[in-house]
Parts: sequence; C-alpha cells; structure tokens
Amino acid sequence: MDENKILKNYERAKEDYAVYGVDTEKALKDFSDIKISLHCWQGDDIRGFEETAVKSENVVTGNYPYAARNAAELRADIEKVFSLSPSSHKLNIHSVYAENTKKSRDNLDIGAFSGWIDWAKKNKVGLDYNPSFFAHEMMDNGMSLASPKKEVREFWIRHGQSSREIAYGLGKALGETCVCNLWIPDGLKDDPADRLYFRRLLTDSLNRIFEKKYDKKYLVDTLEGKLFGIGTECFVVGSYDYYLAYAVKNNVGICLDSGHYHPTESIADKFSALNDFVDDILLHISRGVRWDSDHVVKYDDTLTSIMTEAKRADMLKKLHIGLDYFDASINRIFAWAVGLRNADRALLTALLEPTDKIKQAEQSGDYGLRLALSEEAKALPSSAVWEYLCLKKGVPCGLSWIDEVKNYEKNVLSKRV
Ligand code: RNT
Ligand code: ZN
Repeated sequence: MDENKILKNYERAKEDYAVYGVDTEKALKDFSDIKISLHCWQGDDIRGFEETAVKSENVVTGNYPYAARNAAELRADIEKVFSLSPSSHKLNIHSVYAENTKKSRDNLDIGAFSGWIDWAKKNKVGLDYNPSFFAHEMMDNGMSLASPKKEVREFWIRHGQSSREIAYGLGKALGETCVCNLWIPDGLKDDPADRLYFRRLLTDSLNRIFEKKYDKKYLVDTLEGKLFGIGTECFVVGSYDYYLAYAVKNNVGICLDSGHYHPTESIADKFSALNDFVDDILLHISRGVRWDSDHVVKYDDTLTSIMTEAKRADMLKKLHIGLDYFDASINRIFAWAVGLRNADRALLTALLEPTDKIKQAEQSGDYGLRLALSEEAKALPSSAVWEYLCLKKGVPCGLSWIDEVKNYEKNVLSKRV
C-alpha cells in the first residue's frame, strides 16, 4: 500500500476517533508498552532439542514439511515472525529447548540457555519459561508431580525447582520479569476412586517446588489448569479450581488458557474476578475447536473479548499476554504470524475503543446507549491505525507480509530437506 495513502487514511481515522474522545496517539504509545509473548513451540511442534525425547503428552497434529530442526533454524523462523508483527515481544520457551547439554532434565541449569539469552539480548526481547512435564521416560502413565510413585514425583519436583532457578536467571540476565508457567498433564482416563489422594500428592509437590522465594522483579510463577485432556477425560489433577485455590493461598500467579474451559466459558470474564486477589495472570491465548485443540488464533469473539475486557478492567499492564497453539498442518510461519498479528490487532482495537464513553453510559444507567456505542465502536477505522502502526514499525503493510512468508518458504524453509 502506498505510504501517502496510509498517512492520509490515518489522519482521517484520528479525526473519527477524536469524535469519540479517543486519542489514537496515546493508543499507539500504550500498544508499544505492552508485550506479547510468542510461544517458541509452534516452530517445531514442541519437539525441542533433547536427543532422548519420547512421545509427547501434547497432541500436535499435521505433517507439513520444513519444521525447524535445531536452534539456529528455530531462531531464524522466530525472527521472521517478529518482523511481521508491530507489537513489542517476549519469547516463551520450554525446558526442552535447552541446548548443548548432556544434563538430565531434573538437573538443568542456566548454562544450557546461554544461547537463548544472547539471542534475546540481540533481538531486544524478554523471555518466559516453562518446565516441561511431558515427553520423557520419567512420565508415569501421563503422571508427574501427582504420580503415586515417590521416585517419579521426586524427579519432577527437582525439575520444577531447577526450572524456577533457570527462569529467575533468565529474568536477571535480561533485566526483566520472566514468567515461569507450570502445566502438568497428570490425570486419569476414567473416574478415580480417590481424587483427594492425587490432589494432595500434587499439593505436596508444589509446596516443595515453591519453597524457595525469589525476587518477583525477575521471576513470576504461574499455574495452568485445564478441564480435560486426551487420556485424562474424567479427571485432571491440576484443574482450574484446584490451582486457583492454591494460587490464592500461596501467593502464586495463575495462567488462563482460553482452550482449557467449557466451550462457552469465557476467560475474559475472569480478569475482573481475579484482579483484587491474584497479583499475576498469564494468558495463553489459544483456539479450541470442539476440544482443547490448540488451533491457530483467529480474530474471533474469544480473542477480541479477551483484549477488550483486559482494557475495560484496566488490566493490560498487569496481565502477561502470551500465545499457545500449534498447527503442524500448514506453513508454520503462517500459523505463527496469523495468530500473533491477530493478537496485535485485537490489542490495538481494544486500546482504540471509546471505553470511557461506554462506561459513562453504563454509570448513568443508560444501558441502551452502552450497547449502541459498543456496537458503533466496532465500525471505527482501526485498520487505518493498524496500517499506520505497521508503517511506523517497519512491518510490511497491506498484503505484502504474505509475500514475505511465501518468499521465506521458497528461499529458506524448502531447503530443509
Ligand atoms: C497444555 C498447555 C500448555 C502447553 C505448552 C506447550 O494443555 O496448554 O501450556 O500447551 O506448555
Ligand atoms: Zn497453555
């Protein structure tokens, strides 16, 4: 798209928004202050770099070629994706992305992440971290921290402890908070006779993992629950209620994954419910299709309501926003970039919403006006502001980002055979 046209459209949009009392320049400034954490695992179907990897408890489907095979390829792909997105970024890694180490997963240290630290510094992005409780011979029929076997639990407790130490080290090295998110697949296919037994085992394990206190400036811990998984249809030890109760009691943060609830349950509604009781909330923005399928994030009601509600509840600065999905059936750069750009666009559109006017209508008791304004706001020219933002950030405008992905596939990805 030609530059003059983008600038002209922006000037008009600025006037249109001003009628609603919205300052587009302020929205753009706020947009740059908020980071979106990209999940590294879309690039290689959560395989990581361990040589001993076994079948994963994360279900990734599809067999499109050209997945990144090593750190250099994965980083190159991530840099490509970042270049297509106008937001500020972090990168979310898992412990299975440790490099050049023979150390066992329960014994890892920051040394295995120096490559990521150097890369993050060079690319001016923050890092988030996840212990990996999956794809390992010490998984006991899908159980880790809640396994009835003591030696299994001990192994994974050490993994949880060393992961927090690593995450803290990443935060310190980069001078910004690293979110360390704990998700375990533990659960049962059929109804357990004693749910409390497994949950108490998990509580003991978590208590050990969180024993050590760290400076929250560099390390924030979150717990990610879910409703069910493949093979854990009847019982998941780490359910949302369980983790929320644990988090509130023990002053830990909570992770909300938009694919982990009943299909009509909205995570957007939870922000204001948690705001006064939980210090840190991590978002895993995902898209579940009929089940927790982790499809590429679309610009749909789930996404827009997350961003809009985060803004309305004044929580954009408090939330840690991240993406979590994996589609191995299409070009992985498209999968990443479509989801990230959608999150960016939804964030920008939320920041441009005439929230003050809508809230005033509500406060005056005029719910009809609240509805009318909310709906009119949807037709405001946010795309003109988006194009201007892309232009300013050096991100390809209009459809040209698609050509970039196509060229990258031709010149880089297709050589991976
Ligand atoms: C799984 C959780 C978890 C994983 C990643 C790979 O149900 O959503 O966040 O997707 O840690
Ligand atoms: Zn998740």
